[in-house]
Amino acid sequence: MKYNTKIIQEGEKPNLKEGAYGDVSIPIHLSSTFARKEVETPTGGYEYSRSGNPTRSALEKKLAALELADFGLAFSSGLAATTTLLLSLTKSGDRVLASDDLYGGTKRLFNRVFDKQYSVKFSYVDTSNISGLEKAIKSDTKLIWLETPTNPLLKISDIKAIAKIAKKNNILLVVDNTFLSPYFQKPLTLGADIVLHSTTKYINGHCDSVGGAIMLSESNVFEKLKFNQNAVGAILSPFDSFLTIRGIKTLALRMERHQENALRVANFLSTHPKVLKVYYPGLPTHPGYDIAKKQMTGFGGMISFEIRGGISTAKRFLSNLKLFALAESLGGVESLIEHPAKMTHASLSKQEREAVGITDGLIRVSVGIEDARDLVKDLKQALK
Ligand code: P1T
Repeated sequence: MKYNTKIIQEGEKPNLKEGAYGDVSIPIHLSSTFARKEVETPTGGYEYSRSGNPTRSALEKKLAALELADFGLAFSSGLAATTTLLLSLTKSGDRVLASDDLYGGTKRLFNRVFDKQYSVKFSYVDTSNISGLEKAIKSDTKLIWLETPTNPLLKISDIKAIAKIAKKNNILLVVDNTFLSPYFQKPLTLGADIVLHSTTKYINGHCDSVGGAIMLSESNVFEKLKFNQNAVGAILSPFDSFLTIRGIKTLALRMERHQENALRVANFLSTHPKVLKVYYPGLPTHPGYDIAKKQMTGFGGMISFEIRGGISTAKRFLSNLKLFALAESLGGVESLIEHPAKMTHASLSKQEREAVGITDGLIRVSVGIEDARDLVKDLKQALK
C-alpha cells in the first residue's frame, strides 16, 4: 500500500463483524473503564483508558504508519512525550547531547527540570557541524537529541551521518520531527532510533488540540516507553485522539500547500529592503540546503527572518498585520507569526538566545494554506 493510502486507512478498518456498526470513521470512545466477563480476560484487550483506549489505539497505529515505524504512542502534549521519553531512557548522571537551537520549552524542561531537579546533564552543540558534535560526545552520553530543522532558526543537521556516529558510540538518536511532519522527513529511514512530535502542530494541523507522539521500531525501547506512558499517565484524551486522526487524513494535501506558500513568502521576504536575512531551508542560499534536499522530500512551511531596525520595528510590524495571527505555535492551516525572543523562547536568557542567534529582530512565520497572494500582500503592507 502506498504512503498516502496507508496514513488514511491505517487504524480505521471498518468493523463488519456481527454486532458491530461498520464505522468508517473511528468513534470517540469516551469510556474511562471497560467491563469484562471474567477477572483475567479484558474485553477486546482494554481495561482502563489510561492504559489503553480504542480511539487512542487507532491514532497510535496511524502515527506509526506516518513515520514507517512499528510502534506509535500518543501523549497529552509534545512536552509530555519528551518527559516520558527522558524518564524512560535516562537517569541521574546520564548526559543528553542536544542541538543548541531548540524550542524554548524543551530547553526549559531539560535545564530547569531534568538537570536542576534530577541531575540529568545536557550539552548543547551546533548539530549541523558533524565534527563539533562528534567531539562533544562523552562517556556518559546516552542520547543525542536533534531538531532538524531547528526551532526557530531552521538549522539542518545530517540525520544519516549523526545516526552512524550514534550507533558507533552506542547512543540512541532522537529526532524531534515537528517542524517538517513525517510527510516531508522520515528520520527512522535515515537511521534515527526514535522520532518525537508535538502533534499540536502539522500532524493535527488545525490549532485545536495539544498533543505529542513518539514513533519507533525497536521493541525493547518501545516496551520501556509503553510502560511509562501508563505509569506516568500523560496520555492523549479520546477526543484529542479523534481530532488528531481527523487532521492526519489531510496531512499530504496540507503539507504540499504549506510548502508552496512558504516558498512564495520566502522569495518575497528575500528581496524586501526591510528584511536583513531569511531563514528557510528551501532557499539555495540556506547553509543546510544541500543536506535538506538529500534528506527531506519538501522544505516545509516554517520561515524565520530578521527585520531591519530591531525590536521596535519588529513590534510595530507584528501589530500591523491583518491576516497573520500574532500567536505562538505553528503548523495549523491558518498563518501564524510570532517574536521568538519575547514569546516562544522567552524562557531562555537574553545571553542564551543571542549565543544561538535568536536576536530581538527575529520573527518566525508559520505559513498557512490560505491564498499566498493574500499572505504576501499582508506582509507587504505591514513592512511598509
Ligand atoms: O507544545 P507542545 O505540544 O508541548 O510541544 C512542544 C514542542 C516540541 N518540539 C517542538 C519542535 C516544538 O516546536 C514544540 C512546541 N512549540 C511551540 C509551541 C512553538 O510555538 O514553537
